[in-house]
Amino acid sequence: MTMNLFEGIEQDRTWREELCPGALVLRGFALENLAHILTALSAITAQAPFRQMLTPGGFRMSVAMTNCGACGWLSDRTGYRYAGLDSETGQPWPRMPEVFLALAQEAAASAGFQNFVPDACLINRYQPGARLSLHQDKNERDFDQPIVSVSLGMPAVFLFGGVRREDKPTRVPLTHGDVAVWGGPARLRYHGVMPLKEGCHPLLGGQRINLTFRKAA
Ligand code: MD3
Ligand code: FE
Repeated sequence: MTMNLFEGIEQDRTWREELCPGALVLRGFALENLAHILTALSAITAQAPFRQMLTPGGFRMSVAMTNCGACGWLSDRTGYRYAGLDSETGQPWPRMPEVFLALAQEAAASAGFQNFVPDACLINRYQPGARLSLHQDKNERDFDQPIVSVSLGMPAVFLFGGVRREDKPTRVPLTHGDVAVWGGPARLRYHGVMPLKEGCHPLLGGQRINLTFRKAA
């Protein structure tokens, strides 16, 4: 007779990796609710289409962006900021879907942040060659609040640096369904994303989508 040790037990398809104190990757954490997340994402991008913003220095970003939630992150010749209105349409950003909020709060709680109430969700779209150079996230008011990041579609190499720009970054692969939580001592670390490679993800095609949840205001 063979025994099934998993009988009656829900298999856990997620696992945790701590990159440093305050930085946790929850592998596969977004897979459970994926269909709902992708449906909500389509509704958002229909209302607030992806656009490649200008940097203050006048360069067009290779990553295309949009937002949902009360505050949206914007870049143009005047600088980086959060704003309640989409500068392309003049309309408020689409509401943050309940399924997004729940995912961000569950991930934050799982990393030890119990009262995370994000008001901003920046949605980044990487097509082949798109990259994000090393930077800090400093446009938010309260650095005691964590950031939750959800990776979907094509895998990417995430660059995880130190608190100084010169600190040599480590390379961390982020794949479909991974959720990362950054807070406390990791909150102001430099980070970036290597140029996206060509490829084809079965659900999302040749692109990578990243959702970043923050408390901006
Ligand atoms: C590590 N986005 O939008 S999110 C960004 O994959 C951004 O699109 C990346 O960096 C992306 O600003 C990475 C992961 C992330 C966010 C904030 C961090 C990692 C972080 C803050 C400190 C350390
Ligand atoms: Fe960032």
